[in-house]
Amino acid sequence: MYKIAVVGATGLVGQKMLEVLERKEVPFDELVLYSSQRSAGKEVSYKGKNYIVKALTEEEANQKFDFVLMSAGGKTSEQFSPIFENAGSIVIDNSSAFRMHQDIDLVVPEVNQPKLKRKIIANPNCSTIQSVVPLKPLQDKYGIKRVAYTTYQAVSGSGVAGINDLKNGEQGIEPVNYPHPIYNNALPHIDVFLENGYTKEEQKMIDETKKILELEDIRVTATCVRIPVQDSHSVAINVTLDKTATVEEIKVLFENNPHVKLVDNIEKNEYPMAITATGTDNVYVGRIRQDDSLDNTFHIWCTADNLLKGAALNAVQILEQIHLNKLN
Ligand code: 2RA
Repeated sequence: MYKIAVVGATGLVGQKMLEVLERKEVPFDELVLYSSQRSAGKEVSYKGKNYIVKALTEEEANQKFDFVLMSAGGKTSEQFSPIFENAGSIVIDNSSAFRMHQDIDLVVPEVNQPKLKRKIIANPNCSTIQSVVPLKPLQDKYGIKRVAYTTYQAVSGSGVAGINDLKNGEQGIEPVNYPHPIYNNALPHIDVFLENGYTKEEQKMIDETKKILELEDIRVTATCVRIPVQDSHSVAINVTLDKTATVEEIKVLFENNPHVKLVDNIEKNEYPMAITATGTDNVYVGRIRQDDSLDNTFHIWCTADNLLKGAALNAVQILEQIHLNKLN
């Protein structure tokens, strides 16, 4: 039985982590919930038992947990994940703090395995996670040359602040979390701008895709857009393959893959949508068609719940992967 900590237990993703832990029935006999000083003392119920959320301190982090599920932002992770790690805990970190460190695993269980050179494992960015799941079978069968992403990201990716900006925007209230109103708008601006004119979110998708697929030589680009949807991200994936493929073959590949759900029947207006992905664990793909502007290139529309598969579910699946493969 495991001793588990959840850091950021009162946040949107932290709450989803508890929800997933509960329904996945992860075997544990001790659960400790941590938050910032601001949220400490709050009560959180789990499996019918009330837990008082504790303030995370360096002293608290300096104890061995079997697993620490961390979703409290990059700064908190930078400060506390190494302390947990040094005490012998395996940390599964939802922040971007350690994702691109060479010795840190960046894991989507349907795609790759942790090597555990370090006891900190990074959970990838939500829009990256859902995208590499369908890319993996395409890479295995045809090889991938190039990927161009355009994302349509829900406001819950920005936490409660994003949701509030969407809801308040309908009343004409100025946004707090975004540079412009998100209500009735689309913002080609997620996270900060970098010197190359890309946003940090776009650079994350580019860098993380290459690391997870272990394909440093493929060409990847991205445009990440915030849209006025509360939950579930959608990604238009444009992928160029090495080997010749047809739309029909790709559909059969996805139909036979246990990790994606093909929803693709334009005669019946059936395709993946945010409203049908929200609350489910699945990665949906559809609108598969040939892109005649480039050789051997295809469009794929991909949708998933950004708080579940895009964050909390993937983190718990990494815990299960380690538990089941006895890597700990
Ligand atoms: C977002 N991917 O959607 C980022 C962080 N969750 O805001």
